Amino acid sequence: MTENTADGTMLSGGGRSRGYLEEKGFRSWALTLDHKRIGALYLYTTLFFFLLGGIFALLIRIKLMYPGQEIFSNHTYNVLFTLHGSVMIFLFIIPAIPSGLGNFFIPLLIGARDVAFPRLNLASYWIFVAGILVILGSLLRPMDTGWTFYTPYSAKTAANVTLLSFGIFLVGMSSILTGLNFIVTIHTLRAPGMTWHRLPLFIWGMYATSIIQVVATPVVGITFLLLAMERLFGVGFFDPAKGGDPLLFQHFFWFYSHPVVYVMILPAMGIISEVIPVFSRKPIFGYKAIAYSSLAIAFIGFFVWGHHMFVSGMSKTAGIIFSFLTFFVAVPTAVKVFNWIATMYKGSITFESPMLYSLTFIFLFTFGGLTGMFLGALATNIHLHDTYFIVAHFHYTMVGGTVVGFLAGLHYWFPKMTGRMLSEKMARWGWLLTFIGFNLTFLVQFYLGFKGMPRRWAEYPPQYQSLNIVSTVGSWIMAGGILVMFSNFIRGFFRGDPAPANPWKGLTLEWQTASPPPTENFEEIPVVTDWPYGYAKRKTAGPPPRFFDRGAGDG
Ligand code: HEM
Ligand SMILES: [Cu+2]
Repeated sequence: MTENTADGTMLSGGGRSRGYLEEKGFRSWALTLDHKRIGALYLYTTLFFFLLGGIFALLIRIKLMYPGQEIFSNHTYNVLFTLHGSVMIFLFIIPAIPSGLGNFFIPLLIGARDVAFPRLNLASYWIFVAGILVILGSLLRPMDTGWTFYTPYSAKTAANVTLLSFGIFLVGMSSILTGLNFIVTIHTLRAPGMTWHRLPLFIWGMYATSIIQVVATPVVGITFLLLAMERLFGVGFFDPAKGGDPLLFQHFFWFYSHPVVYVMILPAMGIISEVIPVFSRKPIFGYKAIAYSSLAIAFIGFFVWGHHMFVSGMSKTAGIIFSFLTFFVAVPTAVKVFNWIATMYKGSITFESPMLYSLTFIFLFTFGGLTGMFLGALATNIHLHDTYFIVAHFHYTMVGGTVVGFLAGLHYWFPKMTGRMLSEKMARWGWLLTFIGFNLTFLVQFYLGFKGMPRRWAEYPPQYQSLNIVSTVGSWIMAGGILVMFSNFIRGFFRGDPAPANPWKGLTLEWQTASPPPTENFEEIPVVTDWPYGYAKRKTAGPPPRFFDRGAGDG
């Protein structure tokens, strides 16, 4: 017999119901058709690879403290940054928010019981796992080409390129199927009254992301198949000796890999658009502008890939066009940043951990985006291409942006996903160490790159050593912050205070059902009568809590 307490918590058989987590056993997970469980499986898997990719990064950083010393061979160094980049990109940052949090929250946010194709959803997860196993298989002769796999080297190296290509092809297929599932779900399963202009902004971000996944991912899949055919059958797609062109590979690779940075960032931006109004207690500013800027970014993002190839000998005209479009894509991005800030203006802002990460996202991603301007300009790009300025830039956008946005989402939705609260005190220490460590690691790299330090070199001239030591120490502090965060997640999952249905007083539909949600999401499909951002200012004017005060979840 189930009944709801005043705060919406479900009780069954005298204890708290674990909702969709109730059923136990391997089969109940391995063969689940529940989007929440499939989302959780993606989260566990991608978080594991985040940690693995982080370990590779720490090893790279240790070597970079000691130029001229054989900590490990230069070949091992090449393998490590290739694995670091590939694991972080293909097995963590692309699937983490869309397939993890997207799978869990899209049906809840639109008022549906599941996605449109639950079996396809489960299949997409196991295709993802199959891809992972193939990629792990390629480690018998690990890749040393960099995560960009440029020809002609990738067509010639002894590493397991063909196997890895097939693994990435499978991971890509999983991404396409997930995108397809979400597009049909958003079009066909919205609750009564949930019109497009009442959709939560995370849904608009996920919708734009799904379109990119479906349209762009086949290109990288085909590119890796062509590379595999060149290696296996000697077909000269990229080999000039056979009439091929190695630059063709770069065009194909970046035609996918630039739009895919929006698969990484648009879902994170969607999370920020959900969190800012809740903790500012103010309606989101410029709802339609934010919604449509997601689609604008997705569209313009298909036409800028050439900015990765300004020094590959392309014509001046092509360079000018790609440079202009690269600046142009910054416009819809800026619209979001301005609207988030306008939403906070005169709000009743509180700094719980989801808000801390969201503010950090706005700061770091804007910083990362602005340094992108230096790289979009033809003249400065020539100076900065393949230096540590680039490494710093994409870590500010991908880590400072997407990973921090992902952490904002995990801290915001943890109570809903688990039915338990995180310790706010631990969350804040995790945030502070990560913030300091991240900036210490990557800020100096802008200067190192500006001063000419090349990326992907295991050795470098001695004048760069002191700042590399600063960067490496920074990566240790950041690792410390990540460890505090993960211990908070684990502690919260097993021993966190019980979470009410709506700890943050949010208005979107996921907060209108129990924590954790029942398998069928809602007892009755809700009827939507208004947009989900009608927040009113907080009445209570009590003193704001001090930063390290015990907060929610600290008992
Ligand atoms: C957690 C802390 C991290 C540290 C300390 C770190 C450090 C580094 C360093 C030093 C390099 C340059 C290696 C070289 O060019 O020689 C690098 C490359 C790279 N990192 Fe990270 N990284 C971190 C997190 C991430 C994350 C979260 C992502 C993506 C989600 C990422 C993606 C990449 C990529 C794609 C490359 C380029 C690899 C290549 O050149 O092929 N990193 N990282
Ligand atoms: Cu790009």
